[in-house]
Amino acid sequence: MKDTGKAGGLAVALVDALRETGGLWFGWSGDVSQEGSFGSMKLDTVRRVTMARIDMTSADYDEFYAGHANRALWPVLHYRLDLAVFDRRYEEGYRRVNERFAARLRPMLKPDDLIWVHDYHFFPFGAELRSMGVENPIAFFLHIPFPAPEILAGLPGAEGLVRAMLAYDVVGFQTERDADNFRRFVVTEIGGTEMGDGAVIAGGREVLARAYPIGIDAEGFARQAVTPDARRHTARIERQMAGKRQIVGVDRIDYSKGLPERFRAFERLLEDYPENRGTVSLMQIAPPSRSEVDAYAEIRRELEGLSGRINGRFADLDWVPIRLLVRSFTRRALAGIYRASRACLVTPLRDGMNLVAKEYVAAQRAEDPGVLVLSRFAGAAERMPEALIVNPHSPEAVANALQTALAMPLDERRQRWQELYQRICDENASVWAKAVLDDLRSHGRGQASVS
Ligand code: ADQ
Repeated sequence: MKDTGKAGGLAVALVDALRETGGLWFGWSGDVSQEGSFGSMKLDTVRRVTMARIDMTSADYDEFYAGHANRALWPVLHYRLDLAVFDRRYEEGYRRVNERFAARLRPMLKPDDLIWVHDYHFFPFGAELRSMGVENPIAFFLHIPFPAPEILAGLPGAEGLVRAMLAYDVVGFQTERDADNFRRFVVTEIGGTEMGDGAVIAGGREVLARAYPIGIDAEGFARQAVTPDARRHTARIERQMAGKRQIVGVDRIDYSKGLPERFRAFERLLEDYPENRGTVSLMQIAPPSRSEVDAYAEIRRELEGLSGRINGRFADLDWVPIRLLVRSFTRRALAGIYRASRACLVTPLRDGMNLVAKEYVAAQRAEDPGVLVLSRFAGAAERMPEALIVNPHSPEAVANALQTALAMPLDERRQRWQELYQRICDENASVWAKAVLDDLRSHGRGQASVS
C-alpha cells in the first residue's frame, strides 16, 4: 500500500488491526530514489507494528504507478475505457514491481502470518508470493470499483489479471455489485463455478469473493468536529456566510468524481431556483492529484474555467456562487468545514465507496444536521439510502435534490441523519477490518487446491 503520510481512517483502522496481534506493514514509502537499482527499505517499529517501506526507482514510478496502475487500471475499473492508455512497457513495469515487492516481503514472513494485500496496484501480488512458495492465507481488498465483465474484458490481459486473483483465499470488494461483477467474470470468462455464499471455484482454487463495505472511525471523526481547531473553521465560515447557506464538496481532482458535472448542476440550481442567487454558495475543496497524467491536468483547467464562467454570470457585490479551493486541509479543519455546511454534494460518476459521504454525516450537529446528496454510482449509496440519491449525469436531478435538501424541514433532516449516523457507527473501520480478517482466518487455506 502507498504510504501517503495522512492519518486517514483507513490507515488508522489497519494499524489498529495490526497492533492487536503485532504485525508488519509493508509497502511503498511514497519516495522515488534516484539510484538505478530497486530502492532501499526503511524499517522502524512503533508499538508492536513494524513498518517496512520501500523506495521505488523513477522507471518503476513511471511504468508501474503513473503508468499501468493509473493510466490503464484506474480508468478501466472506473468504467472509462475511453481514457485508458495501454502500453506494454507499463504492463511489464507493473509485473516487475509486483514481483520485486513480493521478493522483498518473502524473507520477512513467518509461517503463521496472515497476509492482507490492498488495492489495484497489487492485483498479482498474491500470485507472485504463491510462485515463491508462500502458503500463508492471503486476502486482497479492492478499494475501487470492479466493473461489469463487459467493461473489464476491454482491458488487455483482463483474464490473466482475474486468474492471478485466484491465488488469494479471500477477495474483498466495496459493494455487492462489485463482488457480483467479479464472480460473473470468473464464471463467464474463465469457466469457473459459483458455490454460494460468495465462494467461486476456478483453475483448481476456491476463492471467497464478498463485499466488505469500508467504514470510517465515525465516533472519532465526530469528536474531531468539536475540537477547538474544527470550531474555529466552523465559526469562520459561519461568520463569513452571515445567514447564507453553504454546500460543500470535497474530492481529489479526478475525472471519476464528476466535478464538472457537479458545477453544471449547481449552475442549474441557480437558473431553475433563482431564490438561491445571493444566498447559497458551493465550496469545492479539491486537492490536486496525479497531475503527471494528462486527463487530471485537463480536468483542473476545466474546473477553473467553469467556476470562473459561473461566477462571472451570477456573482454579486457580497456573494460568490462557487469557491474552488485547490489545496489540502487537516482532518480537524475538514470536520469543521463539513459542520458549517448545510448540504454536501458527493456526486462521483463511479467511486468504490467514497469516505467523504461518511465523514460529512459524522461531522454534523445532531440537533441541526445537514443533508447528504449522494450519487447512485458511489459504493456508499448501497448502505446510505437515507441520503438523497441522485444520477450525477443529470444536472436537473442534482439541482432538484439540492433544492429539496435546502428546503428540507428540520424533523426530516434529523430523522435521515440519525439513521445514517447510527449505521456508519455500527459499520465502522474496525468492523470492516475484522470482517475481512475473520473470513481469512476461517477460509484461508493457503496453497490448498480444490480438485
Ligand atoms: P479516494 O478516491 O481518495 O479513495 P475517498 O473515499 O473520498 O476517495 O477518500 C478521500 C479521503 O481524502 C477522505 O478521507 C477525505 O477527507 C480526504 N480528503 C479529500 N480532500 C482533502 C483535502 N483537501 N484535504 C484533506 N483531506 C482531504 C479510494 C477510493 C474510494 C474509497 C477509498 C477507501 O477511490 O472509493 O472510498 O479509497 O477505500
